[in-house]
Amino acid sequence: MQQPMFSAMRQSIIDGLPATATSLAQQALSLGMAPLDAINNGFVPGMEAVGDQFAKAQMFLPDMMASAEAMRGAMAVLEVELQRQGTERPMAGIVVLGTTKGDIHEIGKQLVGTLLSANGFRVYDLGADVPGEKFAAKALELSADIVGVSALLTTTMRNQKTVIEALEKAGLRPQIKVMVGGAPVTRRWAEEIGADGYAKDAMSAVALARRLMEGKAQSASAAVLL
Ligand code: HCB
Repeated sequence: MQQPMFSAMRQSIIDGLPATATSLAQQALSLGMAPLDAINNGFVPGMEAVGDQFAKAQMFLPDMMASAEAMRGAMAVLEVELQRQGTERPMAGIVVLGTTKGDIHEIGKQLVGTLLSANGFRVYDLGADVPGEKFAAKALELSADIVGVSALLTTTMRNQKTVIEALEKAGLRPQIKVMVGGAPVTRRWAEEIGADGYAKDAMSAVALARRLMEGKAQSASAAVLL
């Protein structure tokens, strides 16, 4: 049952069909499929294929936009279920999330936010094209534990560093952990700009956020002991 459905999901994204993608997401849930299976094995592979085709000039921008719309349709359905699964857990930490200035890619960052929420984190999503100062202001307002910064363009990933600089300028860096991600981002880049961690996908982002919270708790208890 699952494999043909995953193929149909993937194809609905490649073909840029929001109504089909939404309906497949609904069908998957009604058949008892885990929302994460649908995302990771059905819809995300579709988005990956779209990226490959666009890179090879086998697909053009309007088609890519239709694919993004289809992805959003499916995610809107699956997110509700993922959020529902997260509501019964204790609060794991406060995360401010956004895509860097100059960058309008949102899908991956939204997926990170959804999975963090589903795993008990309280997430505030600033959206896309967000300047560093806005990350810092929201982190201060919410007493955030983690700031998550997404970038999908090689030209905008350098703005992840700008976010770290804005946190430093606001005097927030010691208490706030920064995690970065996005297709062009690497662990090495994260180290280079002084981020606290890099996650290659939304599942790894949850694991990383948990590790960062453990690190925060350990340094707080060490400070108390001193
Ligand atoms: Co866009 N685009 N795009 N795009 N786009 C990419 C990113 C290219 C790689 C496509 C290509 O050439 N192969 C390319 C960038 C090349 C480069 O910089 N070297 C590109 C380009 C060039 C552009 C435009 C400049 C095109 C143009 O106008 N000529 C333009 C950008 C305008 C701008 O931002 N100023 C543009 C526009 C678009 C849209 C609007 C059509 C659409 C975005 C819709 C939206 O998000 N609202 C779009 C899309 C959909 C893509 C691709 C096809 C898919 C991105 C995506 O959603 N992936 C992408 C190709 C690709 O990435 N392979 C292509 C699926 C998600 C699930 O993966 O990597 O985003 P993800 O996120 C993961 C992971 O990285 C990690 O977890 C997520 C979930 O698993 N993660 C984090 C992400 N953020 C994190 C933060 C953390 O703290 C931790 C983990």
